[in-house]
Amino acid sequence: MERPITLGEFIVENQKDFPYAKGELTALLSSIKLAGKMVNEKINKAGLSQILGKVDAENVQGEVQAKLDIMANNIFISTLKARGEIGGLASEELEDIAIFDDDIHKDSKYVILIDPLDGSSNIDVDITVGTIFSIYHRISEPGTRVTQEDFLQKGENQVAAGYLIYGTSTILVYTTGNGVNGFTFDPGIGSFFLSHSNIKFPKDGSTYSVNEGNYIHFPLGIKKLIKWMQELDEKDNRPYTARYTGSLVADFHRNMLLGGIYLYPQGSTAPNGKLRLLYECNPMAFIAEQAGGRATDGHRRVMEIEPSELHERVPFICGTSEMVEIAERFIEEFGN
Ligand code: P6P
Repeated sequence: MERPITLGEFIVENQKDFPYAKGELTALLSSIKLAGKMVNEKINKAGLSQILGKVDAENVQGEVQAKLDIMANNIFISTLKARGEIGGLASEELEDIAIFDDDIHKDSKYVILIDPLDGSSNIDVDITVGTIFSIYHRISEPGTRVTQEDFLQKGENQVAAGYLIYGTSTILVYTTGNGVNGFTFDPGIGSFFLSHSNIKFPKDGSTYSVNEGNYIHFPLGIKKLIKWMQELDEKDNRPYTARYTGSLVADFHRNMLLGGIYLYPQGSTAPNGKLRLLYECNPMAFIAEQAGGRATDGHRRVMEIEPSELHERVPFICGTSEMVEIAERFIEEFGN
């Protein structure tokens, strides 16, 4: 039986997708692959190597950091820096951008934004977590230090985006604007193999992912939507079911494969929602749209939002197009 193509072979085969790149994006995606393997190795034995639990520090979001948050952040920064393809990096775990201020990196073409370990509150209880990444061409002149503006770009400027999901298996899913493909890691061989080719959301979806513990804080439109999804249909069947893991990557991945919608609305306790525009919403929105889905803040495409600051939060509704459109209609009719 012919074996599936590896991620490395796939990237090279699709090099033509990046007409102006001379292999830099290929090298950048390869360094993400390497860092993903290293994080995967740490996560899979976290319970044995005293790296569970929290450190007595908070990140810029005011969230208590897990030891693995910091470890994953350091692994991605060191691995991405080692390849020389990016001039700098932004991370959920860093207050400011990390500028790689040496001659090699100053000539690079790209910048990357990462959520190194999304859903990390799940780590200590062995629930799926993920890494999310978003890649842009720099705006500033090569040969100079990258600046904040290189990172504050609209999501529609992304040249690549993806995630690693560390679940029952570890899968790297990414897009460069030519569809979405998933590669499953084979630990026995140490390579990622194409396992999910040209992923598309099913036309219909019946799963909704939202933290209903925040229901009382939700806008009326979201409250009405949730109650509508809980009603019986004309045949007395329940058309929708709820699945919420507390891990965006896990909920998004399931909804993309099986159909469904993820919502993190704004609320009285989170006026702009919780998810960060630049390194959570935009990369997931890029993937969603490339897979035939839809991603909005309730009113407009997430990828059209002009960012104003690095850790900006936006309400996020993403998934099967038809379901997102229903959500937008409830918001329009009953208000935010
Ligand atoms: P809550 C994880 O912190 C995260 O950013 C997403 O992965 C996840 O969907 C969401 O926050 C969970 O937040 O408030 O429901 O616990």
